[in-house]
Amino acid sequence: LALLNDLGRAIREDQLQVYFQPKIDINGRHTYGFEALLRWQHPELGFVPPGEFVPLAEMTNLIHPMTLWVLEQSIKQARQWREQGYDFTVAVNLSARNLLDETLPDHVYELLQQYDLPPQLLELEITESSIMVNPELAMAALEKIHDLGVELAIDDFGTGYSSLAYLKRLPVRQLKIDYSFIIHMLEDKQDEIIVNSTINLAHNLGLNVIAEGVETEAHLQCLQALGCDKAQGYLMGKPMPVEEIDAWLVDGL
Ligand code: G
Ligand code: G
Ligand code: NA
Ligand code: MN
Repeated sequence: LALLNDLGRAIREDQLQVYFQPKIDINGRHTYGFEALLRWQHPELGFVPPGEFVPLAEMTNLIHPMTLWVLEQSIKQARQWREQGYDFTVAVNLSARNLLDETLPDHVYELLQQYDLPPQLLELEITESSIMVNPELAMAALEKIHDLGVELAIDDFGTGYSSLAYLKRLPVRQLKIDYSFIIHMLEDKQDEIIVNSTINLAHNLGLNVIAEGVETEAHLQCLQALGCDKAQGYLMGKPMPVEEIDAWLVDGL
């Protein structure tokens, strides 16, 4: 609970930072965008991982200002990249409670206007489980966000409770294969089958597919052979503070 108090202050006092992890197009081997991942440097405790503080924020209304803050930083950054001549997408994670907030689509619209960012450069990542908390409300929010021209992706695909009936109705463009299936896919035949089936499912539904947790060239080559479209992982780059991205853009993909 002390941590929760601190988090409120952290959001107000800019102790949070957004890191960016590159996403590549597997066939062209070029970076097309970045995922925004929150980091918190606590003044006494040091680094607190998002796996600890995001769920705390999600139990309270703090998730709303926190998400809006990440959205604004990310949209601002994408705008900055455009000014440097890069048309990178930026992906922001939404949590279950964000999908219950009926004002979210308006906030997204206002931020895109404020920073004059083409909506298709913003991607929002949502998990299946977060949609299933209240599928009707989530669907309504996602329809509105999709109508703005923003791209939607299903994160951690295959790990949550979900229904293919909803997947069919959702206005999403992309499935994101969870890293837990990717990391063992070269040794574990079942994981490879899951990855292969997910790629085929996505393509048969007219969606593109990205693999996360790509740590080695062998993983990337296997994914390319299976027809996977996009990749994200330590092989290409770790989540980085924005100051490191410029140098990475010169040396990286
Ligand atoms: O950054 P890392 O790879 O450690 O992320 C751990 C978890 O925290 C992931 O599930 C990720 O989706 C989540 N996470 C990171 N940043 C955000 C954020 O801005 N919003 C939400 N809702 N989750 C985030
Ligand atoms: O839940 P979500 O998919 O949003 O979060 C992605 C998580 O995976 C973050 O914690 C991020 O730091 C982590 N991650 C990103 N790339 C890799 C990778 O190549 N290997 C592993 N093990 N984790 C990764
Ligand atoms: Na994500
Ligand atoms: Mn994921």
